[in-house]
Amino acid sequence: MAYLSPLMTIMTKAAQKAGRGLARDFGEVENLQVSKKGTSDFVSAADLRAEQTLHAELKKARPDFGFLMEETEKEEVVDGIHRWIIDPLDGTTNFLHGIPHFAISIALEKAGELVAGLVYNPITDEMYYAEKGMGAYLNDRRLRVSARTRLEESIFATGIPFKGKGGHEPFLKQLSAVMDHSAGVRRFGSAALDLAYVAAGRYEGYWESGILPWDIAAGIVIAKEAGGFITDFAGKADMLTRGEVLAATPDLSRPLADLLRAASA
Ligand code: LIP
Repeated sequence: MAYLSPLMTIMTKAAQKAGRGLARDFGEVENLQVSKKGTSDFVSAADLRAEQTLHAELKKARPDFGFLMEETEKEEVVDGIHRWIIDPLDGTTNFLHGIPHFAISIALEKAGELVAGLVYNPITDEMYYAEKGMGAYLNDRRLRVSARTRLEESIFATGIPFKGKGGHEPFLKQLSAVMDHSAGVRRFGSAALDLAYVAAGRYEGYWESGILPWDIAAGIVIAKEAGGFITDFAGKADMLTRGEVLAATPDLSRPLADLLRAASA
């Protein structure tokens, strides 16, 4: 691991502790796959356990910080300045199906600004983290977004809306536009890791709507610190309130935004 600030030390320790529990539970899910009883309740319990671990660890280290967390949903306000934004298990559907692509996502907001982010996949032991102004890292390695500049050489990730989620028709138009102009589109199933992968230069961009703050808050800091441009679909910085995110390399942010806008026109 590269140099860790006191804040990042707290965040990584909490993520590793919760990650050990998730990894153990994931092993169990893999066994349950073949049983007819279903795994949903077990996964919900695993999710909640991870959230409780993160809450306990972070609270112990920084008693004055508030919380916004996926499972409990309710906001816990303490000093009114700092707020942890947490998804204990981003990629729940993957976890449920025994697919080892999911992550713990922890962001820290200070006076309304995202200042630190950590995304941890406990199965691959990949820890992505960043603090504002200090660069982004994957374990020991400094991250930079991809240097590709041409849409036709680039691949993009997205999230596909499913049953019960609106926006199927507009999404199909967006997908068709990006398919027509790029080297391919991927759907891996974890928004936090999608943003971390943009930071790592694995794909050139990622877009999704209908997304919640805890899915993207940490990844936004990491992708930004790796040199990415992160906006909502209108090119503004209202990703968390609008529930939409477009992350890309500086050269490809505008072309991707234009494609999505044209598809929605
Ligand atoms: C999920 C995301 C996924 C997205 C889903 C969902 P969850 O988060 O990360 O990529 O497409 O809409 O929000 O529910 O696994 O925490």
